[in-house]
Amino acid sequence: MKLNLKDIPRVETISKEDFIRNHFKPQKPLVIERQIEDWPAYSKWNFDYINVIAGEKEVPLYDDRPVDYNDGFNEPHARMKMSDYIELLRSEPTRYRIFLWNILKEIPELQNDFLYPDFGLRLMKGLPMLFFGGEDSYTFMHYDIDLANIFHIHFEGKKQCILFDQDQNDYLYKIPHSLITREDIDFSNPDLDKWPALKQAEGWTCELDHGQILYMPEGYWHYMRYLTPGFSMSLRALARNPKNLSRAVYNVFIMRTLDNTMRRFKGQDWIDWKNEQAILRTHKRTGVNV
Ligand SMILES: O=C(O)CCC(=O)C(=O)O
Ligand SMILES: [Fe+2]
Repeated sequence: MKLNLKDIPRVETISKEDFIRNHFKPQKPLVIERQIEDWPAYSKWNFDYINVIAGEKEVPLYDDRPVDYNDGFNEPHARMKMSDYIELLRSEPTRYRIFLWNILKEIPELQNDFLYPDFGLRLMKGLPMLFFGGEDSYTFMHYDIDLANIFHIHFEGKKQCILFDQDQNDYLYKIPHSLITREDIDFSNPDLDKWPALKQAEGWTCELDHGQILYMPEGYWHYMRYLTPGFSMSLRALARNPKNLSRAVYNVFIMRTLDNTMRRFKGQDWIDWKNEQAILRTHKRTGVNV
């Protein structure tokens, strides 16, 4: 048995009126295949180009190790020169990913290669973020702390994305006081005997190729797997739904502080307790017995 996933609808390009009416208002995901073909980035952005303009930069790298209480919030697991990292991406499958790398701060000249597309939403200009990954590396299922609307644009390779709306939370083995699900679930091929509540979840999937944009509505869960080495840029617009906005404020100011405090006092016991609660609460809510 497999996860219940629908293909995300795809269009070639879309007007802002159409986007707002049919995707933003109902909060439904969308792949936009050919909207950025007039950007310089469409023809320029590949590993060779990044190597030329940022090869000397030191970059923070993350692998797929589980959360450890010793690691600070989003603290990198290794560092490397960008040119060495690109070499590694090309030569072998590597787990190392770059996550949330602020391009404007790190390589301002990349700004000249892209526009802020007009889909009728006000995009946050200071926060275009880059993500890189090697073949078969993945970013665990999570949602972003600010529950923003995200436009995720892929370059160079091919990437698989799996999404869930927040209304699926009961089935996802969500870790309390955090933004992730159980890290030992392989969402690209989950063991549904071990994680039976997932059978009730209804989600979305797509594969992104070079130049394609994935629209993720507010607070959507996302799991991303790099089918080939590649990189992506995310642009974001503030959550508009007041409930999501207040959850964003709660996450940033209360949830994160609470989690950090508990890690300091209880250490690994806190992490273990949360992981166990994820299963207990999910099975209780869904009435699953194992
Ligand atoms: O591409 C990735 O590795 C993760 C992307 C992501 O989490 C995001 O765009 O918010
Ligand atoms: Fe994310």
